[in-house]
Amino acid sequence: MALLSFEKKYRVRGGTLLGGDLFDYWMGPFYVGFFGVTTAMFSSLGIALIFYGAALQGVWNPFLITINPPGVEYGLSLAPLKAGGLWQVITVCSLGAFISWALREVEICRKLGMGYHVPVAFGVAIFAYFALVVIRPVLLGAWAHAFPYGIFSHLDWVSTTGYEFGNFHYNPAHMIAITFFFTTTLALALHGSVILSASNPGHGEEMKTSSHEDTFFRDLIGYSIGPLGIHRLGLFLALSAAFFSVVCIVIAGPYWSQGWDQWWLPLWQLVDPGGAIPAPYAGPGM
Ligand code: 07D
Ligand code: 07D
Repeated sequence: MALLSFEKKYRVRGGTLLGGDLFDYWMGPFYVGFFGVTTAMFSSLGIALIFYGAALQGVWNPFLITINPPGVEYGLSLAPLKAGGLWQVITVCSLGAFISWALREVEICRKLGMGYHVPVAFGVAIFAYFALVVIRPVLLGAWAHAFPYGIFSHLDWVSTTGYEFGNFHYNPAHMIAITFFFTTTLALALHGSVILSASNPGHGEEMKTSSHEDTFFRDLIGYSIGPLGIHRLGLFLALSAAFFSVVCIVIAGPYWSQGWDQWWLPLWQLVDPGGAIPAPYAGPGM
């Protein structure tokens, strides 16, 4: 079916979650929808407030603009606008915008009669953000523990928070998350390359089929996961990476407040009772 006649078939009213026919139309290629409007409202307010914060700071270098959360003395209460309140309103706006965007994805899925895999996947990213700016700060008792909104300042937060726990690499959930991130790129590299090798032939050559792809992997490693399976695996790997990231940061502080290397001591005792405790690597020549 040509793209335009296909679009004609599905570009009909209905399938909305809220607001009935309100905003149930397209602007050029974009579906608007009730949640398209709320996304636009939340994000314009959030962006305007970031500009306001930049103006208050007098900083216009995009890398250095930063909107900081309130200090620890405010705990979990509302702070004055210029002392972290701006960060609080921007957090509400960003959550509003992200959740609206996910719900707009749900409405498009409903119109197309598709599964909800895309909004579910985006939901996991939103969950990671929510864990960083709401769940962990609430468990620790102050908004101050959330990360600041700035390109460089959020990197400073990651570094400082990491070093608070000695070597953050010893956090077991961080290890699992990183392993999933690395495996995701391995899977995508294998998948992308095998698809290109089969379906983007040189001039005058025939396009190959998915049986060629399956056969390649069977010949190589004795097994092919198949065309549907590879997408299931990819989604599983990527979502698990984000899920274990959430675990690694939520346990850092609320559950464990010493260096992460200390967490392993009972395990060392179990594998080697009374054995020497490994000293952390101290640098070249040490
Ligand atoms: C490629 C899809 C496109 C999205 C892009 C991001 C903005 C922010 C805001 C001026 C893969 C658009 C950026 C709208 C502008 C202001 C106030 C997605 C793609 C291009 N980070 N982070 C970046 C965010 C956190 C970390 C870059 C967001 C955590 C490290 C970009 C969030 C931790 C490094 C960015 C967020 C953390 C980065 C590239 C939210 C742990 C880098 C992002 C909402 C997760 C890298 C200068 C990218 C960099 C980088 C955005 C959260 C760590 C500015 C929106 C607190 C270690 N982060 N980040 O490509 O170069 O994502 O930083 O949670 O090294 Mg970050
Ligand atoms: C939070 C982003 C959500 C995004 C959303 C969408 C827009 C719209 C618009 C483009 C979760 C936003 C959309 C704004 C854009 C347009 C138009 C994603 C989020 C909702 N670490 N570490 C992680 C590695 C070290 C530390 C996660 C590696 C050090 C801390 C991941 C290394 C120390 C935290 C990870 C490494 C340290 C993390 C991040 C290597 C510092 C976290 C991925 C090789 C000294 C964070 C939940 C993630 C986390 C996190 C990887 C090193 C500290 C597993 C590979 C040793 C404090 N690290 N790390 O979570 O778990 O994405 O966050 O050295 O908080 Mg780490």
